[in-house]
Parts: sequence; structure tokens; C-alpha cells
Amino acid sequence: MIDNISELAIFNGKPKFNAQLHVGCPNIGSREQLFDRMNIILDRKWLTNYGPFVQQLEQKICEHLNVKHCIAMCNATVALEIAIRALELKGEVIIPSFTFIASAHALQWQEITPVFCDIDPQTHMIDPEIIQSMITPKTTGIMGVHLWGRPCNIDAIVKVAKKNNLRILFDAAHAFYVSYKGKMIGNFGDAEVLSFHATKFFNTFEGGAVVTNDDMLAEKIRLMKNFGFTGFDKVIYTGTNGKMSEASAAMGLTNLESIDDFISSNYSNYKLYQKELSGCPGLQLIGYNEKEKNNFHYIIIEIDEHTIGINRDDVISILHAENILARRYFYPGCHNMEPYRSYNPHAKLLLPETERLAQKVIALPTGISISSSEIEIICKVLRNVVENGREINNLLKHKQYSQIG
Ligand code: T4K
Repeated sequence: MIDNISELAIFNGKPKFNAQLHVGCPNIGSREQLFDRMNIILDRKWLTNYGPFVQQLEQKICEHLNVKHCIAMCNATVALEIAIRALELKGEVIIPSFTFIASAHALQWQEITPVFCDIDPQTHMIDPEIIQSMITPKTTGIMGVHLWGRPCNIDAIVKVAKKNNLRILFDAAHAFYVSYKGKMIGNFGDAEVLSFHATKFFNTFEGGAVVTNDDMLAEKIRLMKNFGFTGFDKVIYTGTNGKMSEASAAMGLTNLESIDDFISSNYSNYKLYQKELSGCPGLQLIGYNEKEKNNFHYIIIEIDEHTIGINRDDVISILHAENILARRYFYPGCHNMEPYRSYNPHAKLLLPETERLAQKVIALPTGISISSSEIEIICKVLRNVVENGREINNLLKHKQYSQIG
């Protein structure tokens, strides 16, 4: 066995890291500021129900995104559900299958059928050219997903929506602090939904928000996230509990103060990955459009099994053995998960690009807690895999055989 290969932990070498490196390790701002705010919350004994910190956070997000309304919520899944209901979506809504399951479930939860549309393999996002062919008399809307902190092809989606009189909701869970043609995400479609989950670029522990420039829609969403109350004892809509707590808002206000640091760490991580992985045949790092604002929070590579000689899942196993907990987001695609798989077992026939991409993608660790030297080591392992893919593949097969034997 050549030296580089025998070094790999999957062949009983020593793992490159003692502690696990996660994709989605939270970005956390000043602890002091957070603890000060937590003390203020405890002193004023106002813990939730649209408290002062939630109001401040909403205002600051509006300023950052230059959008009229921000309605903070307990998470993005509930924010999606409420936005869907407020927009009166019904019947069928067209969405990509290549997304986190929450995008589809937020519709299905309300008995709306998510109709899965294939993606553009270049952008990984919904292909607007295909949307038209998925529209039926039952279609009421399109939900685009700004995947990996990159905006989807908004202009083309707006065009097809206008032509067919459909509403547009964007799942912008990944796209806080990102721009499209110079305008911040948050200003497009009828509404956009942000996620502030722990694993996101900007977190409030758990959290999310609907952002919109539509006054009436914002008012309706605000009522719906608070059970439909308009005042003491008066309820005018079916509502739910989508409220963000003061503790989450305290985390949000604190993290907002460090947002430039988060971006600059993510940016240098991205540039380092780009440098270290350049010229690796069969391994492609997905780039950012640096003319726009980006949060640089997603380091996404595609593995071409035929060039490297080893498949994506084996690459993941090799990385995991080194304690690099890379993820194969968003495998296997929503259409291959329940209940969607049972509802439409043949959906994959219309989703060839989604099927292909779901076998190729790997998300790598980034964020403020990862160091340059750690990134260099991750890339060294990946280069080793690329250079020796076929040999490693043979050895892995041999290992599997001998284990079975
Ligand atoms: N739309 C899209 C496109 C989304 O990606 C998401 C969420 C949503 C909608 C819904 O947003 P929320 O309702 O969640 O606000 C994670 C997150 O839980 C989920 O928020 C996120 N997308 C998704 C992409 O990733 P899992 O099932 O992969 O989580 P888990 O527990 O495996 O954690 C991911 C990694 O992060 C692990 O390697 C561990 C690490 N981690 C996680 C947590 C919670 C930490 O290091 N610290 C932590 O506190 O879904």
C-alpha cells in the first residue's frame, strides 16, 4: 500500500483529528454581550410574546436587508407554514426536490402537494425552464429555494409566475445577508423565509423569520404567528404559536454585532478551500459570485466518480474516519423520502438532474470555529483521495470482502 493511502484512518491509520469537525458548527458572537442581555431578560421578567429584544431584532434585520417587514419566529419551518397559509396557497405548489425536507413538509403539513421540479445542474437550484411544464389547473404557487446561500434564478421564476398568475414564496433559509443583482434577499417574491437555526450563518439558537414588502401580508402573518389575536381576547384568524423567545432574540442581536467577522472568516475559509482544491480532477468546488453580497457559509463540492474512481459515499466514509463529519446534503432528494416516495414512486423519472446531483454533493466544514490548518488537512485528505481514488476503491472493496468472509 502506498504511504499516502496507508495513512488514511479508514485503513486503520490514526484519525487526522481527535475531535469531530462538524458542518454546521454554530457561529457565536460575544459571550459577554449575550450574558448581559440574558441578565436584562431575567431582570425585566419579559421572556417572550413579542418582547423588546424581538422587536429590536426585527428592526435591525429590516435595516440590514432594506426590507419593510420582518416577522421573527421560532424556526423557519413554522415561518414557512405560516407564510404558505397567509398566501392562501392550496392544491399544488412547485418546488425543487433538491432541498432540506422542511421545504416540502411545510406544504404537505397543510395538505398541499409539493410538486417536485428538476434542477439546473450548474446552480443546483430549480430550473425555471421546466416549471411551466409542471403547472396544472391545481397549481397556486412556486417555492424557490436559494440553496447554499446563492440566489435562485429569481427573474425567470417571476416571469413564469406572472404569466400563470401564481404566488411566489422563497425559502431563503440559507440566504441571510446575500444579494441578487445588488438587492438583498428578503425583497423578492411575495415573501421570503430565513432560518436562524444553530447551524446557519447567523443563528438565534433556533429561529427564523418571514420578510416581505407587502404590508397586508405582513400584518396577517404577524397575527397568525400569535394564534390570530388582534388584542386581548379577540381572535380573527386561525393562528398558531410561531413566536420567537427573548433568549433567541438576545442571541440574534449579539450575533448581528459579529456578522462582519463571520463573513470574513467564511470568506477566508472559502478562498483557502478554493486554493487547496484547485486542479483536482473530478472534484469541483462550487463557486460564489463575488460581485454580489455573500455569506460564504456553504463549502460544497461535487465528486465525479468516473474521473476519480471512487464514489461520493466512500469519500464521505473516508472523511468520517478522519473525524471530518462532512454531509451529503440533500441526499436522497425529498422525492425519495416519505411520504413523497409512496405518493409518487415514479417521480424520479422527471428528476434526472436531481437524482444525479444527490449522488455527487458533499458539504464540508466551515464557520468561525474552523482554523486554516484544519482546512489544509481536510484538503490534503481530499487530494489524497483524488490522486489515489482507484487504488483506494480496490482496497475498500477488498476490505469489505474480507469483513464478509
Ligand atoms: N429550508 C431549508 C433549505 C433548510 O436547509 C432548512 C434547515 C429549513 C428550511 C428549515 O429551517 P429550520 O426550521 O431548521 O429553522 C440541519 C438543521 O437542523 C436544519 O436547520 C438545516 N436546514 C439543515 C440543512 O441542517 P440536520 O438534520 O442535518 O441537523 P444535525 O443535527 O445533523 O446537525 C447538522 C450538523 O451541525 C451536525 O454535523 C452537527 C452540527 N451542529 C448541530 C447543532 C444543532 C452543531 O455543531 N451544533 C449544534 O448546535 O439539519
